[in-house]
Amino acid sequence: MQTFFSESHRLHFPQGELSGGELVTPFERPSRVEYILRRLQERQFKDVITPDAVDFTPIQRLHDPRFLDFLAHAWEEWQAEGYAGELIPTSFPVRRMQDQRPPNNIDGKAGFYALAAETAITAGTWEAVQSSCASAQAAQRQVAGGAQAAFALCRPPGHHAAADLFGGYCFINNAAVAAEMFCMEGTAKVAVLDIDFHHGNGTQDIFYARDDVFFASLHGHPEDAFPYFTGYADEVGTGAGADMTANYPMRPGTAYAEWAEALRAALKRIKQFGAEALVVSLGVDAFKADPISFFKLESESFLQAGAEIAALNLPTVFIMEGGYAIDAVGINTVNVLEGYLNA
Ligand code: Q9C
Ligand code: ZN
Repeated sequence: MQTFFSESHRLHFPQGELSGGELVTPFERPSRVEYILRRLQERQFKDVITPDAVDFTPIQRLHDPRFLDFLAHAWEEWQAEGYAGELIPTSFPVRRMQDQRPPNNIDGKAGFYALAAETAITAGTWEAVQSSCASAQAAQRQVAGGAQAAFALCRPPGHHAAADLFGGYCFINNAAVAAEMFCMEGTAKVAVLDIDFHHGNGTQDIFYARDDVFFASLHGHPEDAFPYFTGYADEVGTGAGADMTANYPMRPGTAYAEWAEALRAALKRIKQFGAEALVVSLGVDAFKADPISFFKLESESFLQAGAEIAALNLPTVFIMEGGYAIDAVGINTVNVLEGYLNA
């Protein structure tokens, strides 16, 4: 299996994440991918390929043009305003406030396009974001071209990003872009399976009314876990997309046995849907030692999960999402890929 990866991810490294009322070093930091790259080498995944430049065509089909313009110019506008720090949104259009009209002021615009306040934008963020999506696109092309599977080592991640929202460390929805590329090439039925600890609210939102992309997510229950306001089991899609979304919220302390039941239920739905291609939002923050999550998966669980996914026998694009237990993120991520390959 080939890995697609760009060094440009380093250009996105905010100094601060607003967490517990403090600005801390972000959990989503560049060293995460170093651990993953090292583990790939150790386990003989030798092919690491730098992707071609990003293709905006599928991105523009999913994301609001004004949102993309915001991302592209946010940093220069923030600096022009005279702010000394990183761009952190602080004002949001919440209940009974305008949520359709973006302000001109960059501080207002940032809040308008944000779903949370932990994700800072810096000088290099936009270039890193594009390079991350470029890896997802290259991996998708590899699989569309006949490979059984490919791994996009994306950073920053993408599954919280909706058509016009950034946050939860995400800006462009890499998994949704990969799925959309399959659709654009005529694949009639695509599935996105999200095994990141957090609900893939962005991916869900993008495909919520569509019948060509089935979305399933395993995650911490919204009563207990970020992003808090989506991911209930009764969110099942709408219109043509009715019953094309499947959510499996689980409670604090959930271990592999229960999590794997949800995984098998999700895989069964994907099979019944008749998916011809699979995109996996591969977060490994369901790990027991993850600092911001509360499931209890072991490193070995990820091998088993990879094998379960392989049983679908679908062309598969793995897209890196979260995973913040730094010293285990490489083992856990590569375990999914090895479990898949050795199944
Ligand atoms: N104090 C992904 O895993 N909340 N995003 C962090 C830490 C935001 C996770 C709370 C978590 C976002 C891609
Ligand atoms: Zn996550």
